[in-house]
Amino acid sequence: TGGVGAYHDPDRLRAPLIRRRNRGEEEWVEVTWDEALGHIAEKLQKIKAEHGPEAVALFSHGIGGNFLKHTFKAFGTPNIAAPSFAQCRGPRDAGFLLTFGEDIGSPERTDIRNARCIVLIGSHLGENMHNTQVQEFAEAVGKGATVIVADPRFSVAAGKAMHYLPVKPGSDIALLLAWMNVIVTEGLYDEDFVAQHGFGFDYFKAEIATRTPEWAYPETGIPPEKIRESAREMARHRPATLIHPGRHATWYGDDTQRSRAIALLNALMGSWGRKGGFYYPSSMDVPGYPYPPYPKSERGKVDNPGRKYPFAHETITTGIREATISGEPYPVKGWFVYATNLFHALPNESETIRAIQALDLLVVVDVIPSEIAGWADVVLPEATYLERYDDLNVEYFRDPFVALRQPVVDPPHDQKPNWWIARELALRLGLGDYYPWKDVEEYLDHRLKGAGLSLATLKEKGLVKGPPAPAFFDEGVEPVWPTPSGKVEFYSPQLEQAGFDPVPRYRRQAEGPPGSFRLLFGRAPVHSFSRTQTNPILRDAMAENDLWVNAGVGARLGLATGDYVRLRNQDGVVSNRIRVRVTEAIRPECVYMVHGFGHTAKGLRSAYGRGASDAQLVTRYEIDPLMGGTGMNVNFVSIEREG
Ligand SMILES: Nc1nc2c(c(=O)[nH]1)N[C@H]1C(S)=C(S)[C@@H](COP(=O)(O)OP(=O)(O)OC[C@H]3O[C@@H](n4cnc5c(=O)[nH]c(N)nc54)[C@H](O)[C@@H]3O)O[C@H]1N2
Ligand SMILES: Nc1nc2c(c(=O)[nH]1)N[C@H]1C(S)=C(S)[C@@H](COP(=O)(O)OP(=O)(O)OC[C@H]3O[C@@H](n4cnc5c(=O)[nH]c(N)nc54)[C@H](O)[C@@H]3O)O[C@H]1N2
Ligand SMILES: [Mo]
Repeated sequence: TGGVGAYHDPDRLRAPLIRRRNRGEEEWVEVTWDEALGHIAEKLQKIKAEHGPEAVALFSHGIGGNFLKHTFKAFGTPNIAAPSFAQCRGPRDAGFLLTFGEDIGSPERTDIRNARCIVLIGSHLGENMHNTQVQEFAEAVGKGATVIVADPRFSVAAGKAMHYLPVKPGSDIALLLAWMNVIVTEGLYDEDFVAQHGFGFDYFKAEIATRTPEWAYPETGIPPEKIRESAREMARHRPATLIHPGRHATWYGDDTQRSRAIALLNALMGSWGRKGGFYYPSSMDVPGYPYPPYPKSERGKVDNPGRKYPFAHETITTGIREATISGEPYPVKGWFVYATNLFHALPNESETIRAIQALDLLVVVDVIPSEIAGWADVVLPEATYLERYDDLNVEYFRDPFVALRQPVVDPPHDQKPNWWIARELALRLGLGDYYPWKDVEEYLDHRLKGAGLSLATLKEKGLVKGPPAPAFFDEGVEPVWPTPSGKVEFYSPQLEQAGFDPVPRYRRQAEGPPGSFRLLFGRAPVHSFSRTQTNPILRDAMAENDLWVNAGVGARLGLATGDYVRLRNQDGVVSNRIRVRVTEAIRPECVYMVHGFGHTAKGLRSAYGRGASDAQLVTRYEIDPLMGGTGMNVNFVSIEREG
């Protein structure tokens, strides 16, 4: 439905644009593709000559960016980043890597459909519509799986739960430690798994000995009996107990440690490598296209100087932004932005603006005139996914597969697909050697032939599966733990050596100013981030977001459902107006809204000014010292009545 709406979206970008006056004023001249790409190539070469190729960064989200990544690697820059690391799943993957030596990956390796007990810590599946996960969640609930949900807000998933724990925001580590305390002291854990695979269990056990449910009660607001009952329920179903690792994990800046606590609770359940826990994914062997090697960068990446964040295993978007502002460790002068609206994705928009003002060139490839496009020097309109080929999808998943995305309609105006843009730009940069193929069909067919398939087959079938590979220990997967100790690290010498807690510890989150509420946010089923609010079909389903306000608070402030308010954050930023929803379904110290609304870009005519933007209110963020993720649930707002 969203795809059809995107095709018909009257607010779409139609032709390449070059900025006419000042950045951010959204005044454009329409140009030809040749003019736009010629202009970009000239500017990129100038930056390269003056500052080196590393002075250009590519921000790119999703598979559509593959060909542009290729072009920019050939250009010579290692500075390529997506918000899906430092603003999303980075801490989770770092926490699991530190514990099991393997990360969760995307798509997630969670065996939700076979789980007998599913524990969701803020993962609001059902509102978060990660497709396969939601389908599997429904299947598991249908088969009678127990659901346990910890969330300050009564989410859709909470409505399916046996135990709903309305945890105080930011106290999850306390809850996790208390759960583990119960499971260890009552001897409910998988002793064989721990004995065979665990490292440092005694140290861990001693660390959590005082973390009783009674200790956790004042921190979390969850009564000790409730913590005990839910812990015992988890243990009853092990190893088919999945404590879901979450995805958007950048909450409070202690997120890698929270994720490590989640990993350790799973280890106690013995759910790793077991049905109903975490499977071992596999992928189809589809060789890449044989390109010449990329030039090596002498200076290395700019985002994490001196490995300040020792456990960052991907590039940090906000690290590139910081380097762009400071010029350290070296200057960044060009940003090429593909399919990511950095104004809604990165915290603190004034820093994004400062970085942009330090650039010699900002290019944005988008399908609609988003906020980031509004600040660009050159805007390139892309064909939507129904109008183009993308690179082959050969992600690691349950069964190995290769999937093709192919055009079903032509672009309605002068929009072009990413592969064409990436190739044409490369040719103008003198990088023709990196594009030996003439068009994407030739590229796709060549790669598929390498796997004994062909483009013709994929065009017909869409997706081809390989033979299933063993996915669990009892199917023959060897338990190998690529951690330094070669074991599952209950105690982490790596963390200790780097000056961090070797076993997760709880620290209380700072409270907001009196009379303020912690700002929380999440997903709505029909919308994706900040990208679908102009989509005519999806807008019909949900045109603006609501502010969830606790019923007692509503009564105290004299607020009723349907009233409009504005939010003022701790730094004086005032939101657009937002409609109140007074409800029992949220704790009193926080308010909640769906992310992605409150657009300020003039070209987004049908979404402009509708609802409020959480991103605008996220002026503060708490950096995770382990991996550089930006915890964003650390902002507080007061509620001001309209009029
Ligand atoms: N429809 C739709 N689905 C999507 C997306 C989309 O844009 N649209 N985006 C996808 C992407 S990339 C991601 S990463 C996921 C994100 O989705 P998830 O990873 O599931 O969740 P979050 O956005 O982190 O968290 C939102 C939930 O956490 C709760 N929460 C807030 N603070 C706390 C706290 O301190 N403790 C606990 N226990 N809970 C808390 C909120 O009340 C809310 O229910 O969604 C994916 N699915
Ligand atoms: N405040 C706050 N910040 C967040 C989050 C939050 O909940 N609150 N969530 C975080 C998470 S989990 C993530 S994963 C990130 C997501 O961050 P982003 O991926 O940046 O998400 P969007 O804001 O939707 O920006 C995507 C942009 O790509 C454009 N686009 C859509 N389709 C196409 C296409 O086919 N081609 C091209 N070229 N462009 C296209 C859209 O119009 C939009 O401008 O944000 C993170 N930041
Ligand atoms: Mo995400």
